[in-house]
Amino acid sequence: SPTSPKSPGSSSEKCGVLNVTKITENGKRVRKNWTSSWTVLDGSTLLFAKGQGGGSSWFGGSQSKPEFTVDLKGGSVDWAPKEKSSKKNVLELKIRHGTELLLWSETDSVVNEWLKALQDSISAYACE
Ligand code: I3S
Repeated sequence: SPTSPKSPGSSSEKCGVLNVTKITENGKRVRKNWTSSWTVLDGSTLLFAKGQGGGSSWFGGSQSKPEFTVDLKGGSVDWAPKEKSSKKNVLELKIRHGTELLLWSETDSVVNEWLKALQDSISAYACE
């Protein structure tokens, strides 16, 4: 569809620092590796950029690229169930191909804003 469901400056454009870890890839559990990432939401695309000091194991050993991009279309996001993390205010993001990520910030309001922005993006692009 050529229509753009969101106008510039809408809540599906957002950026900031989040702690992120993959927990499932291709339906299989992977080891947690919490990493601070510069995170950019642009439409239905969510990009994580490795910050300074990011280790070689960022997003799993073989991932050598400085960025990791996911497409939110068809995904879902909500508060992570308690058994997924001992931290408070953790979001669980499920995307295509059986990939699940956890997103977390120490700051409650930051996580709340990301939940809203991610939900808005997912619902805006639901029918494409
Ligand atoms: O779900 P888990 O395995 O208890 O997650 C914790 C571990 O990944 C831990 O790493 P090591 O197992 O390498 O020590 C992390 O340091 C913790 O942050 C993880 O738990 P939380 O509850 O913080 O997501």
